[in-house]
Amino acid sequence: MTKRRVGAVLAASAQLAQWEAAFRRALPDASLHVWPDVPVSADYAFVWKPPASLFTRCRIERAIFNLGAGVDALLGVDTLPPAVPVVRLEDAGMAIQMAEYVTLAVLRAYREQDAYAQQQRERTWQGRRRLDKAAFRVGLLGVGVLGRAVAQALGALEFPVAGWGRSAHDDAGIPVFAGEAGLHELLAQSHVLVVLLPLTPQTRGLLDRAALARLPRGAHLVNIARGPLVVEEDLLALLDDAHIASATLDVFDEEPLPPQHRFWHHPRIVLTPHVSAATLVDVSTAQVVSKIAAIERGETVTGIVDAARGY
Ligand code: NDP
Ligand code: OXD
Repeated sequence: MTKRRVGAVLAASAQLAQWEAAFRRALPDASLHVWPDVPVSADYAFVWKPPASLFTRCRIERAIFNLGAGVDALLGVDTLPPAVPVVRLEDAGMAIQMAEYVTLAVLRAYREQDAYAQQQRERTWQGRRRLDKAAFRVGLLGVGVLGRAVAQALGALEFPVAGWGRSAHDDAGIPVFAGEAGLHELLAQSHVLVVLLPLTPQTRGLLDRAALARLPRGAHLVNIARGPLVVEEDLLALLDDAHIASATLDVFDEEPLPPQHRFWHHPRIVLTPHVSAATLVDVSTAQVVSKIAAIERGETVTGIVDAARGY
């Protein structure tokens, strides 16, 4: 694939054996070292939540590949070399998984599945009047790679979808709001709010009590991005008084979610253990390897993280 023999280091806090096997298969001529057995320098690093000492023990020359879409953990490593490009995963099989997860949650809300489950427990044979789909609006915070796939899936089911991004876009296939006023407008109209923003200094704690209270009474929240985007105590307060009818949560301030956490047994919460979009090792490795080939040819690649923006 490449003319010269590239050197790479791998440090992944999950699926390490699978990553190593996949990279050895995909880069048979590379010199691949697995943390903690690293050389003093390497062309590339493949990392997921690496130890800070990786970057003090091994100088990375060309690029650091984040083995995930979200870079909040990596950008928080204080030894990360500022001049080396960080490249994140783009889709790599996660977009369709997010679309599935959100579609399930939106349909559960729209088709009132929880109410029917209650009726079943009570042996009540009673059809409910179908909600007006045209008025059942979905708001999407984040219209990036994953947000757009979700918008497309919901659009195919004829849900009215609008989004919010850091900047306005006219290429997302849905109306996209920007700025604080845009956020307020989107919140006020969203019967389901789907969170697909990166965790950055600007987005941490964005969905606090004041923001969540702007949702219409009876709205549903789906957070599949990062836990700290939502202020957990504020969400609980709004669930307790039924302002928010349900929350579908895949991500949390602390993961794994501690056993004593109130979320586990809250009647209005459905939760999953950070599985809304699993990282697919083979697809992701292929994406990384094709970007290495492009870099080796002197080309620029997509997915380079802007550290100042935080994503
Ligand atoms: P992208 O970078 O493609 O999209 C990010 C979107 O967020 C963009 O639309 C961007 O706006 C918007 N955004 C960023 N900052 C702000 C801000 N301050 N105000 C308003 N909008 C903002 O990311 P992906 O779609 O690939 O991934 C999104 C996140 O999903 C990841 O960062 C990760 O945290 C999470 N994730 C969770 C997984 C899970 O299993 N639970 C799996 C994979 C990812 P603009 O378009 O204007 O740039
Ligand atoms: C990711 C994740 O960011 O798995 O890719 O959370």
